[in-house]
Amino acid sequence: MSASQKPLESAATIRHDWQLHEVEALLALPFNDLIFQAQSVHRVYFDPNEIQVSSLLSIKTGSCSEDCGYCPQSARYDSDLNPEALMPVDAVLKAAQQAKEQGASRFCMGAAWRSPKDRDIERVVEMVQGVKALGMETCVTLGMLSDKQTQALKDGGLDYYNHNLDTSEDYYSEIITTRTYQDRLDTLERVRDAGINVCCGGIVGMGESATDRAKLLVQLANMPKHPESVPINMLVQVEGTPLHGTETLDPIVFVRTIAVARILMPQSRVRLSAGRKAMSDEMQALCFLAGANSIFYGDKLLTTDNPMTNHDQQLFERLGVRMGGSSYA
Ligand code: SAM
Ligand code: DTB
Ligand code: SF4
Repeated sequence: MSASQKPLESAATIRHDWQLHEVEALLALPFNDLIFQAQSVHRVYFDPNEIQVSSLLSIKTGSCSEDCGYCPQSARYDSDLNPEALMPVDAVLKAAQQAKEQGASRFCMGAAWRSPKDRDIERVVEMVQGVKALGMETCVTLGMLSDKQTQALKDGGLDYYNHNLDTSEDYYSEIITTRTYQDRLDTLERVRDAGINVCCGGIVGMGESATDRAKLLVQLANMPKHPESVPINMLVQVEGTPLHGTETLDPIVFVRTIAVARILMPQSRVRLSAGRKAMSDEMQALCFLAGANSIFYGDKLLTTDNPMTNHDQQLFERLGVRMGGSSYA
């Protein structure tokens, strides 16, 4: 039976045994069939008119030792960025309060580290506790973690840890050489084993092939438990980074990637992540139709611009979409 003929009642089954050819076939479906299938799956577990919003803050910026080819925060590239040391806790809480007032339900704190030092973790835990006390969910992304650091974050009450696979294992070495795919899988396993919710996705538009996108999705969907949040980032091309000037991805292919992520991981929040600033309102609406039900909200991502909050509010109003608070079905 072809993917387009599958009975809808079985389409939202939670599976962890996706084969590459099945995912490639989904990505290649006629667009209308793909969107119909994604929207049908979406409605099994989620309110289709509710979108979760997270705000991002860069709590430690730039001077990173890694060589991720997309990233303006690597010390190796000349990206016109002002490096900043780890922020004081009170400044972070002030930003979290503002994000809450604008409607964000989750506050994500990102640090440009390969991996944190133990003394950094102590301060990050204070940030997590302070943000939780404001009534928001917490997420941090700090690079690779040791067992001890993971446990300290869990004990501090952290809700989510973001650590992306970024791309397929095959394409990975074209993008990053300073740590391995396995390093990433190891950190993800630690986070999962510690009982912290996993936020894990990737970036498309980095010159990868359709098979690479399919392999990334297979890797995510065949984890023993699906990540609770799956950020799908469109590469933000930053001058000075090696990936600046990469041929841009067909927006329809981006929407297809979102739709297949939704079909493979029916209970996960699929986040329309970086790259929204360069997308039309209509393209974002298509992404929501394809099953994206989370965004980064707030005028800045980590170091690059995101759509203005009033623009997002207007878009939500035009689409009859509500900002939702609940994080996981
Ligand atoms: N340093 C930590 C790490 O790499 O895990 C945490 C911060 S890092 C900036 C978090 C994620 O942001 C990366 O894994 C990548 O997926 C995403 N990212 C960074 N630069 C990006 C860009 N220019 N466009 C799209 N996504 C980007
Ligand atoms: C994720 O998947 N995307 C966010 C968040 N997790 C940390 C980061 C996007 C960064 C885009 C480039 C920048 O603003 O520096
Ligand atoms: Fe450093 Fe993270 Fe940027 Fe890679 S993605 S250079 S690890 S901040």
